[in-house]
Amino acid sequence: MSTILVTGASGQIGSELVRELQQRVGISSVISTDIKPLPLENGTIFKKLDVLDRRKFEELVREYHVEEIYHLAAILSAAAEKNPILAWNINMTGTLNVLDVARVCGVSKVFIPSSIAAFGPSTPLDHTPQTTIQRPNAIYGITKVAGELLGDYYVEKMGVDCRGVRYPGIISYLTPPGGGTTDYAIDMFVSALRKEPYTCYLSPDTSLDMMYMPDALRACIQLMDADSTSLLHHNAFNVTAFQLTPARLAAAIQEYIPSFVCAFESDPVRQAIADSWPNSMDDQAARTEWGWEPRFDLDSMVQDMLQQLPAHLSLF
Ligand code: AKB
Repeated sequence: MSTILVTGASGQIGSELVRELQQRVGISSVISTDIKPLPLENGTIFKKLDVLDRRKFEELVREYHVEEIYHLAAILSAAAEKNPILAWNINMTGTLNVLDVARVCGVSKVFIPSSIAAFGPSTPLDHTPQTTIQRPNAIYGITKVAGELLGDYYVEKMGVDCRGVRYPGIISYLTPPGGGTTDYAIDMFVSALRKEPYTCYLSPDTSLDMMYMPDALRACIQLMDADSTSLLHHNAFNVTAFQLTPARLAAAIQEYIPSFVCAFESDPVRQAIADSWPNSMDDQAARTEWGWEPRFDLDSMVQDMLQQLPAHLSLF
């Protein structure tokens, strides 16, 4: 069985990916790392690791004979605008450390996610193609484009099998997201279930691609399992499940919780970021090359969130 190391294991995606990987390869074969401790359950192996600490990173990879790395540690879009230098360091130097440690240690596969943030205002925002103009104007997106190119560079020039998808906003109920522009979707569920009104920081008609966590995990694992000979791309596959606006989500929640009240008051920073991201991505390359297909649409996601989130509400 291969040993897998996950960075950012305490975060929104990392914490759920760790559970999924543990089920696949066994608890003792997954090394969770983060600067923030993970609630330790069922023998989970946790190591405190700052992705900027290359020496410690390399020591861990050698000590555990790591064969795959899933690199989830990142500063998200809204948080990155507040501290661009930190975002550059974590998102760029962290990614470079992952790729280069993978190279020197002979790690067989690396997953590094990109994001819809890798696009910008001059990108065609409807049916955004796999290959198109990428000139993002927020620091998170700038690091994501550079990370995509760095991943390709390590594939082509260094022989590291690095793979990745461009994640849309991810909706989930186990671990709160932190510092993203798409976080409003989760905040809305939390307020509705707490019977509190919610004021959304994006305008009601702001369209963004979104995905439910089970699909986000499947996308990652399916791409990592794909036969490399079927891959024309390696990094930065567009993947999406449905398009959401704050108004559409509020209405979908109100079908189940009619008393839910949602107001709208745009925050200029997050609104500008959201306006520069695609309304809807074309994910045909992922569908053709490795069989990507989402299972959750807006309605099934809303139903499942409203069933699952109440048990975890105290964490939000
Ligand atoms: C964010 O909003 O920053 C993230 C993302 C789309 O990458 N959820």
